[in-house]
Amino acid sequence: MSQLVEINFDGLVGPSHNYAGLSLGNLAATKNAGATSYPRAAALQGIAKMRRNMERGLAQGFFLPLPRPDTGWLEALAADESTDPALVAGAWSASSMWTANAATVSPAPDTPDGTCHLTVANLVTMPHRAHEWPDTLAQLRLAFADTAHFTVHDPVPPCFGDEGAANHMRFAPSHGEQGLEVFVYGKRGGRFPARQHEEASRIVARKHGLDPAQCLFVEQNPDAIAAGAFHNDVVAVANENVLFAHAQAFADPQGTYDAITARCPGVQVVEVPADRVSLAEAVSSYLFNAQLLTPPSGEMTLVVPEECRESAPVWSWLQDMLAGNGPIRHVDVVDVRQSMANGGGPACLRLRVVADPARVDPRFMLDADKASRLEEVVSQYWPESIDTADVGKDSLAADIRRARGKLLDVLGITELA
Ligand code: SUG
Repeated sequence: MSQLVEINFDGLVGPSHNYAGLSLGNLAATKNAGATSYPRAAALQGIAKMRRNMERGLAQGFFLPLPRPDTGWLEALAADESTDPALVAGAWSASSMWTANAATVSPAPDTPDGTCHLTVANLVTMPHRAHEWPDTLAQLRLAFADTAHFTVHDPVPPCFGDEGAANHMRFAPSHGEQGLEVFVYGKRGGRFPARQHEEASRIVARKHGLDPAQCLFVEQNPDAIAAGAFHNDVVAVANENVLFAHAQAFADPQGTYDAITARCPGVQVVEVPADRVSLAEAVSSYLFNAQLLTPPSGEMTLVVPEECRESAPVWSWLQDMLAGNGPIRHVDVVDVRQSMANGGGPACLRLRVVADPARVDPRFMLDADKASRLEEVVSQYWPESIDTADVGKDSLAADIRRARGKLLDVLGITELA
């Protein structure tokens, strides 16, 4: 018997983590361009978040940083420091840490062949992210190699932008039951790029063989994209029968809620009104880039970044929410400041896969002992800090490669060397 549970696969922050300001429309990343980064602290913050979720009794997995710098990509572009420093920074980016952008996942109960389908995201809108997918795909094929339980797909062709689970929500009475999959796309032509194209969402749904009656395609509010919500998961998060969303997340909010509740009658919508938390405050605090989790106790918990506690309107709204009798019963605060400074909150750092943990390659599953081993290798080999002026330097590149190599040795994942 398969035991289907939600497994969060967090991206371990890579040793090349830096602030190069590569993501137009991502206000935090743009604001912090040129700041000194702290890769070691960043990775330890991420591991601490994973530990907390395991302590709650939840299944936890992780993905490895990709090989950086990606010199093959730079060669293909015929670029170097003297011709295009932004491309060099792109070759060094640790952006694969945001695994919500690794793939779109349709769990087995939603698919006709009863396997969990994953389509690796092409991430074509941002050059520094567009070269992630081949190495991400190699990792997905390894972690989910058991073809009796998983089907891993190639990316959507590059004519349409696909950003993976960051623009996808799933509703179900419980994770292991058949669900409604909601794909949220942006319309092109606004101030900032709309990264998820409707065509890409529809291709993914078809490739996964989803029942059209169990899918919705919803437009993101163009105002949200213009306010810096470059992914829908910056303004909305779903878990089982709950949608937690900003009032301005969707182009047609009421139509979206009605369509969801018509197909999935138990769904409760927790909407945050704009006069309590503005779009700007939602984007700067990352209130919605939270992990909404169902621990074994059944009491739904919202894991928010520290920045939410520092925002008076956000914190006061959360207190009022807890004082009421809504479905979200706990709020927990985590420090992921290093990732946040590049526009990646608790939800960006994880890919949700509903599956039986016993079917996943155990090398990608985490427990407390392995977390300690990760902490050791990070503490010993991850650079303490990176000044953006050093991005591109050979000696730093050697340190970064050595750090990843040590990690692979510790985990015994030689296939990705
Ligand atoms: O794609 N930041 C990422 C953040 C991704 C957040 N993911 C989700 N919302 N799911 C991005 O914009 C910044 C890198 C830099 O500028 O150096 C960056 O890529």
